Amino acid sequence: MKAYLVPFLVLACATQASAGNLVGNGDFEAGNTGFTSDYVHSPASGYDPGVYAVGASPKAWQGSFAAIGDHSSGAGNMLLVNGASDTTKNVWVSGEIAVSAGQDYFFEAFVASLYPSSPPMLTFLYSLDGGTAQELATLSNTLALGAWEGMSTSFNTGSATSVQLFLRNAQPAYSGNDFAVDDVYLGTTSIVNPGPVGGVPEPATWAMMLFGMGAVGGAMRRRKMKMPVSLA
Ligand SMILES: [Ca+2]
Ligand SMILES: [Ca+2]
Repeated sequence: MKAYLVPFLVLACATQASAGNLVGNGDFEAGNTGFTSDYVHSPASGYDPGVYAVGASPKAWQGSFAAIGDHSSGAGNMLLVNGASDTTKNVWVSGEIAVSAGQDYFFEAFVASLYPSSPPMLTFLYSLDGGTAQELATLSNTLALGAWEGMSTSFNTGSATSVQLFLRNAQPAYSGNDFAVDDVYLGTTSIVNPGPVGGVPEPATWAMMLFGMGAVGGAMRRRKMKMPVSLA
């Protein structure tokens, strides 16, 4: 099955640019704006746990962090975080985002560990129409140092017409626990696991497309089943 899935995903990547991101400044290119945080903004130094900055160089912020470029372009900004032991703190909170009722949305982000020990465990939460924040999933404590990894969650809006998004860090370690976040995303198609959106495939690709859709759909259903969503 994987032999068919891989060429399908390559094909689908060509159309992902049309996916719209509802998160303002999700790529952090506009700097420290468009979001709030319970962490302390510390643009000059990333030495202490519980601080964050928006910048292009983790190593310039804290000399022992991995020297990597951002996820968006390799040369842009990212959210730099020195993880706190208090796992209830919000690392990143969006504003209120207008959404369509009865619609499935993907809430995604790309994350990279910046220190060899205690990589982050990002928790994705959302609240509908100003309600209590609900956890979608806590993802990965096995990130490789300095490598961007896409993390994907999804939810249905039900009757709601606005959503607020939250990222927390379930990794409580005092040492290590340093990471970068980029391309925080909300949209109706996934950018982490892109599927077919728009465009008309060539007839020769139909068999592969149909097979790929089934495989991707199955993977998405399995992933959703592991992420219980309780609607208020
Ligand atoms: Ca970026
Ligand atoms: Ca740290």
